[in-house]
Amino acid sequence: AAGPSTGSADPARLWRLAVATLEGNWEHDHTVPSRTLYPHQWSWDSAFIAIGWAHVHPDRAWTELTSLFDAQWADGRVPHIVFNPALPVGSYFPGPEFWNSALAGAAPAVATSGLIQPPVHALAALLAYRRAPSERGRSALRRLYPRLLAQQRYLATARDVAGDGLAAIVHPWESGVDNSPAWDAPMAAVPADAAVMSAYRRHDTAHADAAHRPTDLDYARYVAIVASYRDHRYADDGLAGRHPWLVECPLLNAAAGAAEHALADIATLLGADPGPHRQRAARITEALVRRLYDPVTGTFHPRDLRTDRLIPARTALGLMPLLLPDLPAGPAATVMEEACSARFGLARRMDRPLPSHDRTAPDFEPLRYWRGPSWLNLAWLLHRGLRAHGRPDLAAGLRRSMIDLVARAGCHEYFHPDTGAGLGSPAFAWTAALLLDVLA
Ligand code: 2M8
Repeated sequence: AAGPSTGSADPARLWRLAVATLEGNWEHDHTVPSRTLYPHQWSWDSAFIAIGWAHVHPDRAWTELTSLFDAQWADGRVPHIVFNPALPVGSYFPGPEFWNSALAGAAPAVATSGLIQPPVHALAALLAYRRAPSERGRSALRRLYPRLLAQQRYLATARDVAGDGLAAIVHPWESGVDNSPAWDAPMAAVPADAAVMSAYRRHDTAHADAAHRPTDLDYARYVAIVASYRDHRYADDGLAGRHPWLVECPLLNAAAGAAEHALADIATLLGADPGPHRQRAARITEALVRRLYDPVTGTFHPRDLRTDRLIPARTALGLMPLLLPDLPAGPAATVMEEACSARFGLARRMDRPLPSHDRTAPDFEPLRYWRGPSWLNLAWLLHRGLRAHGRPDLAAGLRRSMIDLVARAGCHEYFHPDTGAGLGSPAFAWTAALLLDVLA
């Protein structure tokens, strides 16, 4: 029997598989990342998913982004989860009762989390419009534009905790790469005991192998960090003095810079002035290089704001500033070298997929979530960066390896970085959406 793991790389077959996966996860006005593990709406997932919908059902791309931004807070933050009120209590942990977003004056009527995720939405809106320009698209874009501006303003003001021109994140969930080795040191400083989790029921380990997910001790700390933020009603003033986890992430800030470039193009499309966006993009790029680039390692590192030190781990986060078209030639060249080194194995012909963490590091874990496995969204972001920096040859190699992964294993959430075996949730939406984008 031809199971998903024995499938061919026939583009028409893969296209149908990806479309069927998106269709299966479509839910009224948004797409769930996974029916089992993530049954609500997630912020950066929706952006990647909209890029995929634009290829097959452009109306859904606009509905996806619009429904997410309908849950934007009055302070501009776009919540990382928008809860579906129709789902029973206990469908996901931590659910709406844990977040209690109504505590915050700025929160919308619908229940959400209080955290953010990397702002890839302006880029998604631009790509969706370019893929399928239409009147509906233009009016959706016009309505999204001020909301995208407010999202950027929130990052540049409330979240510029260090006053250095970069946005800080207050929780590993905000990075999107929850249990990355990059977060081990700042996480170790958060007081918590794995026993805390006996008071809660984790939902993820009922649907995925516990060995492929964060640990109970990770979850105890995730809960403790949210509790600290929630106890201050998700306010951002005074974070530096009281919050247990504060980090500047190269991925989130590269996404913010790329968002300004995308907003400049959107402004031009709408007859607005692109100038201020290009200026802000340039400031973010300058701050990223000044604050997060290490000339000794030649790559980008997160900065722990509690110690004001760069975090030494060399994860795939360090490669993400290539997304910025205005990244100076020096850092762009050394980051390219890092990507092509044995740590990440980027090549014109890749023998293994791009890992989420340095393969040569002692804490590389090929099965555990963001600690080694291969993820299509990171590959897709790097793929864009390679094209922006004049390396279509490497971009083609990476694209081939992305397609091969799905051809062999199906639209899994993540993949074993050596064997390519599918891990986590099957029928995962952003894998399907980004596959469509690279196939198109
Ligand atoms: C994962 O994160 C959630 C928490 O937000 C979880 O582990 O339950 C991450 O992979 C994140 O990047 C992603 O947006 C989310 C939904 O796919 O799942």
